Amino acid sequence: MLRRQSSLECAAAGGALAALWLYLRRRRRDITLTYLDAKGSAEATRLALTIGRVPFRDERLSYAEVALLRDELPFGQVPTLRVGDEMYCQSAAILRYAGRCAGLFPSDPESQLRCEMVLECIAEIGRDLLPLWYKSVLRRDPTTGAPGVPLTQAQVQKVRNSVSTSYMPVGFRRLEKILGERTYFCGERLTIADLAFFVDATQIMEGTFLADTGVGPAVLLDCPNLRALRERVAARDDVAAYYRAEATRPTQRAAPMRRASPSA
Ligand SMILES: N[C@@H](CCC(=O)N[C@@H](CS)C(=O)NCC(=O)O)C(=O)O
Repeated sequence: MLRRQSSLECAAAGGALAALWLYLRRRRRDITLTYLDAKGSAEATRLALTIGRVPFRDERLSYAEVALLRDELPFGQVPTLRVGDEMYCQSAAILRYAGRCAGLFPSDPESQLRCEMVLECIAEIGRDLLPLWYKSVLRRDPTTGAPGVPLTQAQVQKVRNSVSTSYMPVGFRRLEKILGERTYFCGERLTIADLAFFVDATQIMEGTFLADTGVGPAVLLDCPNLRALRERVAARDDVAAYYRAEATRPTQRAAPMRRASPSA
């Protein structure tokens, strides 16, 4: 009896310490997320930080400003995350970091594995769209920012057909199986995997996901559980509050971060 009580006290003390650690972690950091004034590769991070009440500066740049800054960005592109004096890049790493700071990344190794598996599936589905977005075999040229090796009109059309009739619907049908009947991808608690899916799926349903790629709601037609997940996330108070605030946010940012000279 005594032993059971002391182990309960230990668990409570452990929980309190974990909550304190998370609280201090959220308070301590001076965070700036820099991206285009678009959802793209930063919206799930913005959502995670906001839901987790992690204070951050939401800095939004134009394409022209990114081009001017290219040489100052760790890998030549946005999003970047400045934490204190250090600047980091790569949206996938940034989202995971935001998830950890916000308490939206699982703590046990198997759930972490599951969360990252789902994130990678979503990323893979998204990557298949890049040749359509850039109309090029390669992503942007790392120095000039111009599209890499251009596709012809006929090739663009072929890719468009393959992506919208096979790659995306099949990918989402597989993701539907992975979700199964769960409330969220990792069980009963929201994680960044749900946010990443929610952001892409919402734009797909609205027909605004990488506009011009021709991808629409049809790619989610056979996925009732995924569509229900999207609606469940949208209906959360914290997500709804984020979008109410977004609707009133001025579109142009205030002072952009340090800029290179236009001739750089
Ligand atoms: N692998 C990178 C890709 C970043 C990327 O493609 N960034 C684009 C916006 S989504 C960009 O910075 N475009 C402007 C440019 O290159 O000038 C990541 O996931 O962060």
